[in-house]
Amino acid sequence: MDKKADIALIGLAVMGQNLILNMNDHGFVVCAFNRTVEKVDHFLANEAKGTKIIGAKSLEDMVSKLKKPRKVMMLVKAGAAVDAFIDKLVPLLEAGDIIIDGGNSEYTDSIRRAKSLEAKNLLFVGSGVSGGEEGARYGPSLMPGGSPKAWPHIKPIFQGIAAKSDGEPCCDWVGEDGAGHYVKMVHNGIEYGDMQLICEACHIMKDVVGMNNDEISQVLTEWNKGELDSFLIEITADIMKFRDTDGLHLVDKIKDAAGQKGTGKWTAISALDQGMPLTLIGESVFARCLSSLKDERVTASKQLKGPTQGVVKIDDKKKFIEDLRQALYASKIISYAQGFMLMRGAAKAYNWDLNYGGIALMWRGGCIIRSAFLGEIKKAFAKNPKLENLLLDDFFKVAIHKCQDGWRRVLSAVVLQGIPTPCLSSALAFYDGYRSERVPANIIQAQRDYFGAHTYELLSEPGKHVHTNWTGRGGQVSSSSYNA
Ligand code: NBP
Repeated sequence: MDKKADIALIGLAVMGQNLILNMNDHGFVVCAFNRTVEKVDHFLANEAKGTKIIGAKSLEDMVSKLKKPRKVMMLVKAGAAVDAFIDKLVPLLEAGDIIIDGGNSEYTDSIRRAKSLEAKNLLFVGSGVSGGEEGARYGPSLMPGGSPKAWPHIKPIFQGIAAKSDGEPCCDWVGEDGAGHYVKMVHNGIEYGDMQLICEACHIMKDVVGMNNDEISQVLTEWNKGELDSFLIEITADIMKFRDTDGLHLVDKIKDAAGQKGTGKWTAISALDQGMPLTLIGESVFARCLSSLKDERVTASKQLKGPTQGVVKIDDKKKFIEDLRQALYASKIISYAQGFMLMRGAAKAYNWDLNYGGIALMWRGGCIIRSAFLGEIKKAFAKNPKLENLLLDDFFKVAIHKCQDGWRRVLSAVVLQGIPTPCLSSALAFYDGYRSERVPANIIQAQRDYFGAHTYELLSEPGKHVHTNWTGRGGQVSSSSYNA
C-alpha cells in the first residue's frame, strides 16, 4: 500500500464503522483499526468492500500508514478504553500529531487528556458526535474542542462529513480542552428536557383532553409544521400511531420506566457545580428517576388519592390544544435559555471562548435535538454575540409574551386534574423567578443569620454584611460587620 491515509479510526463498532464509511464517501482515505484485530479484516471484507478504506494489523502498522501530522480518531467505549489507547499511541506519535476522541467522554477527562497530551507536544481533540448510527453514516453533528492548533488539520474532514443545514456544516470549533465534550453533554441534557416536555404534552392530551393515540399523533404532526418543527416531535408522532402486529398501539405496551446513560445527570451536576438554575433539565432527569420507581408507584397509586377524575372540563378543545402548543414552545425556550446560561457559566469557569451562535448551528442538523427553533437561536447570537440571556433577545421575548397566557391556563388545568408536569411547570416557575425584581431570598438570608449568624447585606448599604441578635430585645441590627 503506497498511498497514505488521511486519518486513522480506532473502534469498529456501530459509530466507528459508519463514520469511516462517511469519511470514505467524502473522498478521505481512512485506516481502520480495532482492539480485536479480526474485526478489521471482517470490516474490510464486508461493509468496506470496494471502498478506498485500508486496515491495520497493529497500532504501529496503523501509525506508519498515516500522512503527517497524523490524525488518529477513537470511537471506543468512553472511560478506561480511551486512556488505554492514548497510552499506547503516545510513544508511536511525533510532536504535532493529533489524537481525537469522538466517544461520549466526560468533559473533565477531556480537560485532563488535553493538558497531558499538550505537555508531550501532541494535540488532543475531544469531539461530541451526535446523531447515532444514521448520523455517523450520513452526516452527524460534530462538536470538536481541545488543542486549537489541531482544528485547521481536521477541519476539512470534520466539516466535510458533518450534516449540513442550509448548506452550512453542523460542525465548528467549540473551544479549548474539554469544551467540545461539555457542549455535547449540554446537548444531551437539552435532549432529556425536550423528550420529557413532549411526554408531558402527550400525557395532557390523553388524560386532560381525553384524546386517543391517533389523535395525539395528528396534533404532533400539525405542530411539526410550525414553530415546534423538530426531529423529536416528528418521531413521537410516528411512535404514537405505530401499531403492533395485533393492531394495538405498541407504545401502550411499553413499561413506563425510563432508562438513562448519565449525560443528563452530568449536565445537572455541572449546573449545581456552576450554581446555574438549570431547572428544566434537572427535572427531566428526576422525572426519569421517578418513572423507574415503578413498583413503588404501583403501591402508592392504590393508596394516595388525587383529584376526582374529570374535574377539568375542556369546552373548547381546539383552543386548549393551542394553549398546550404555546406551553410547550415557551417551556422549550426556557430550557434552551437555561442551557446557554450553563454554557456561559462553564465558559467563565474553564476560560473557554465559546461561540454560542456556532453551537446553535452545530445542533441545527444531524443530531437528536435538531429543530427549526435552533435557527432562531443562531440568529439571536448573530445579532448580539454577547447576548446575556436568550430570553432578552427580541424574538424570544415576543414569543414568550405571546405564549404565557396559554401556558398558565394549561398548567392551572393540569394542577387541578392532578397530572404531573415537572418540566412544563418548572419552566414557568423559572420564568416568573427570572423576571422578578424581588424574590423572597431576603427571608432566607434572615433565617440563615438567625440560626447560624451567617450575616446578611442590607439593600441600603450594599457590600456591608451585618449580623442581628434575632432573639434579643427589639432585634436590632448589630453594629458589628462580618466578612461574608
Ligand atoms: P461501544 O461504545 O460499544 O464501544 C465499542 C468499541 O470499544 C469497540 O471497538 C471495542 O473493541 C472497544 N473497546 C471496549 Br468495548 N473496551 C475496550 C477497552 N478496554 N480497550 C480498548 N477498546 C475497547 O461503541 P459505539 O456504540 O460505536 O460507540 C463508540 C463511542 O461513541 C462511545 O463512546 C459511545 O458512547 C459514543 N457514541 C455512541 C452513539 C451511539 O448511538 N451508539 C452516539 C454518539 C456517541 P472490541 O471490538 O475489541 O470489543
